[in-house]
Amino acid sequence: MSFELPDLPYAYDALAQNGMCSETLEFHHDLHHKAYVDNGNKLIAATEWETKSLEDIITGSYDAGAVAQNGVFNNASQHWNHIQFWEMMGPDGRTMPSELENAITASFGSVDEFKAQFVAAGVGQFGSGWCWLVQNSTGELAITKTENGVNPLCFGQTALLGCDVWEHSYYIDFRNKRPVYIQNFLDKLVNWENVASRMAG
Ligand code: MN3
Repeated sequence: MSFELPDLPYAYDALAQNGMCSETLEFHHDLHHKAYVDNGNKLIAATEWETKSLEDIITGSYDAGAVAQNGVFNNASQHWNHIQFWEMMGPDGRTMPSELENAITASFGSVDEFKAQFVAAGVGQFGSGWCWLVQNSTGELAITKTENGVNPLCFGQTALLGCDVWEHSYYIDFRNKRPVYIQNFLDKLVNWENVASRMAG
């Protein structure tokens, strides 16, 4: 199945007052995400992957020992990651639904402690990658970090929240201050209703 670049689910300037300006979204969506779509389509054309779903391409091409050279995996996973990332943010939905707040409090002690651990995971990811709030197959929540385009699908986990910690995601708004970017993401950009909708009951 060929990849298609979805529109952002909000206007380019919708997040500007909350710390992600339209220039960031124009570069990140129109250039970076589009490049994963275009490169991925070139790589899967006329191969075994061409008829597979995006999720099947990601899990089927993932090779933990050889991520850096795996073009099909890297472009497919980054395409999927960015679709989720756009949906996980928004100008609305910033009040955390109680079922999510209860689950986070049960797992991490408090929302503030969850945020502190999430920021630490993103800061601790050396080089490009992502940090995540995931739900594993037994329903427990956990915070993880992954290199490059690797995502929770590779480990059979559900991605509830993902934060892009590649420099292209924050350099225009926050320069080199990755910790400030991630804290601001949690405090002002996340659509918690979207995050809650991803949880299995
Ligand atoms: Mn990115």
